[in-house]
Amino acid sequence: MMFELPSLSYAYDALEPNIDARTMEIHHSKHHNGYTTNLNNAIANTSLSDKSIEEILNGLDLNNKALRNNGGGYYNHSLFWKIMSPNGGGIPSGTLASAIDSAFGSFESFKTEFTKAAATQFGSGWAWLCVHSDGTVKVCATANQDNPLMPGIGCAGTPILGIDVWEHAYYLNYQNRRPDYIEAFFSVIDWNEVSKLYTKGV
Ligand code: MN3
Repeated sequence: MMFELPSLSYAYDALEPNIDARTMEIHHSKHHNGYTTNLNNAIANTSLSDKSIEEILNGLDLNNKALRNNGGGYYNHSLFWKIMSPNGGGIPSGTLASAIDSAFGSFESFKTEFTKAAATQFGSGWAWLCVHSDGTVKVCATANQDNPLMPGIGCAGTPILGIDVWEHAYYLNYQNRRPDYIEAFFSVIDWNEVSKLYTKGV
């Protein structure tokens, strides 16, 4: 089985002005496409070729750099496109909202912690909101294309929200202003989708 670059459910310019069309196009058609191709090359003719991406990441040998970088890159971006929407923004509701309030005290405190994790991730990486099997949620960050599903990465749980803080995700529009990009990201978060992932991940 080969992995395929997932199509976006919206146009490249649909997230403007928060995320510009050119960034979206390059990010999806070049970067994510590259991770997809290199993931397929890394698993070709191995016992991993019939496994899901989640199974591959759960069982990852961190010394396998090709699989770590490209399997992570494939999964992370697939999640990233899904949890953004031109109709996004606002705040979560239902059980996810309760879990966020329990963990952080309020949505604003969650936003502060998530923003800090994303802003202070040195160099390239991702900030995450993860759900644990007991329903609790936590914020953490990982370097490069690492991902909470990878064993021993120091950031556990199932990711339900993630922001790409590699410069390729924002530099064309925001240059070095990563905090402005993070703030804009909150205007496109699809909380309905994040809620679905929360329910699925518990
Ligand atoms: Mn990226």
